[in-house]
Amino acid sequence: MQNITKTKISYLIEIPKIKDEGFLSFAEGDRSIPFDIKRIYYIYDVENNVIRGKHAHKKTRQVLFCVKGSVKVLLDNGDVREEIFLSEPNKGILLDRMMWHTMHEFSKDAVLLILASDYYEEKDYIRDYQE
Ligand code: T46
Repeated sequence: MQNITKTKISYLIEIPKIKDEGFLSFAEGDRSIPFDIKRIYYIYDVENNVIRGKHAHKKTRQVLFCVKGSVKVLLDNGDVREEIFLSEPNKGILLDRMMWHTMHEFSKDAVLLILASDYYEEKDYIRDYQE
């Protein structure tokens, strides 16, 4: 797909940005997003010194868009680490299964929007890095 660019250990997904008295971006399951979207959630009003995440998912796949402000996402596949700076509302990062991740340095106005392939289930989380 043309809108997907490989990063070191993941993929950057670019969705349309339509200029029309402001901008409009849209994401579609099984099209620009490489899975059917079952859940969305968003994270906001996070203090700059907070580190969120610190886990991996057994089966859930996700795409993260910072729709306002900026945030850094650290990815770790067990062999390689990569830090991604998200600051453009139409550019998201694929967070594939079994990818350890943290989100940090949220800007004051940051809103992180996440599209997920599965419903929330605590047993899908791996919270122990060694595991
Ligand atoms: C992830 C990163 C990017 C729910 O009840 N339903 C939900 O859909 C979610 C996502 C969370 N929760 C509850 C579970 C916790 O009691 O919300 C609370 C905060 O979740 P957590 O501490 O896991 O938040 P983060 O920011 O560390 O991680 C979140 C997602 O949970 C996680 O799947 O990949 O964002």
